[in-house]
Amino acid sequence: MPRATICLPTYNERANIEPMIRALEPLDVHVLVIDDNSPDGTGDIADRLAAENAFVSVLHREKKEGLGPAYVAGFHQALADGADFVLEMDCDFSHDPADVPRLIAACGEGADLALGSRYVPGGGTVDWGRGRRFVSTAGSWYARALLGVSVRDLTGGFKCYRRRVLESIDLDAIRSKGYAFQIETTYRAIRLGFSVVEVPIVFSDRTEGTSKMSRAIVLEAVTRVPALRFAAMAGRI
Ligand SMILES: Nc1nc2c(ncn2[C@@H]2O[C@H](COP(=O)(O)OP(=O)(O)O)[C@@H](O)[C@H]2O)c(=O)[nH]1
Ligand SMILES: [Mg+2]
Repeated sequence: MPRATICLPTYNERANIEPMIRALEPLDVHVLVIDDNSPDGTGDIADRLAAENAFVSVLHREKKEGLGPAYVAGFHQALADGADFVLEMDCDFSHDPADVPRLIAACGEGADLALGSRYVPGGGTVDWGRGRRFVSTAGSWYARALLGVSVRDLTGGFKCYRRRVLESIDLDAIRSKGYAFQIETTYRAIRLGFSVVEVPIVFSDRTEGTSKMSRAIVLEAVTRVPALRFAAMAGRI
């Protein structure tokens, strides 16, 4: 049986972590929580859950450095543990745990990278204000145009990689931390010739805890996209 590991980054998700682990329990996956020393004690709850459940493990990091470095550390760990499929997922229920099997199935059927996509038929967002919808759709449009790729949802963080994709990407060269990390990983996979498919998902706003999105994260994406394009033109990625 192919083995799937869900990398679940957490920063102050004490209200969400246990319900999320419970929701993932029936799916026959391994869950790797990557906690950046959350001040609200999420890491302690994760430790308890790992002690109680063999399918859960925890990677503790010293400080919050953004989603990108947390995922890179998680990817290395998942590969070392022998995962065939490695997933990214938020811990705030914006990504529906029930969609996990569809993402894994897309890779099982031959895709190298399956993206949960809000911007293909059947996908969408609920509970989002106009401001956030605009930032997200404009961001995907901007990245798509500058990078010259056909992917509709470049900034989403619900993804499933076949092992060989993460083995091929130079993970330690990735500097992006926020949405840019999602754009960069998908772009690098495309540049390496891997096949990418979009699986429709509906993204709903979190009900517990608070978003860590910031102006800096949006700005990083705006500047990283042309930098990625130049790196590709120079043959560096
Ligand atoms: N380990 C770690 N997790 C993070 C960090 N920033 C955000 N997260 C987690 O990444 C997921 C998505 O973050 P969120 O704040 O909901 O971003 P949004 O959905 O774009 O508003 C959640 O599970 C967060 O707890 C970080 O710096 N380190
Ligand atoms: Mg969120």
